[in-house]
Amino acid sequence: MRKHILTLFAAIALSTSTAQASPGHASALGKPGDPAKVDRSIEIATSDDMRFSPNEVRVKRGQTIRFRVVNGGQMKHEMVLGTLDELQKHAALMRKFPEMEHDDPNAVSVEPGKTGELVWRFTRSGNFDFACLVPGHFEAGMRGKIVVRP
Ligand SMILES: [Cu+2]
Repeated sequence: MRKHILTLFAAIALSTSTAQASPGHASALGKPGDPAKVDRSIEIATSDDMRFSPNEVRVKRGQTIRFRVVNGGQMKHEMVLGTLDELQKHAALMRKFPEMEHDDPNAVSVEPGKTGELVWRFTRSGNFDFACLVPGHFEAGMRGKIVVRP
């Protein structure tokens, strides 16, 4: 089903030589969660009006969250966790390589009418972001906020 699988982290890492230390990297907001140790599930709906619902999520530092991404639209959508800076760079990359599929632990792509899951552990407090990086969707405002309380 996937034409191209390209690890976005790798692509971003290549474009920023110090990706590991970069504050823009997704590691700034945590790491992939253990699906067997989920503290809370949060359902996020995606729609073809380029919105997430809810578009703001509040979690506590240290929590592992299972995001259930329900795509009620007619087109593919994604949920990609990151910082705004990282998501903007990533969106620019998607404009260059529109066929690129996401196979990263901080992202899930969901076909129309399907539900996808993303398990993430939030290890730092602060304000983070998520977005749909299907070409054009981020630019149309398909993004949301994650507030991680200490
Ligand atoms: Cu979308």
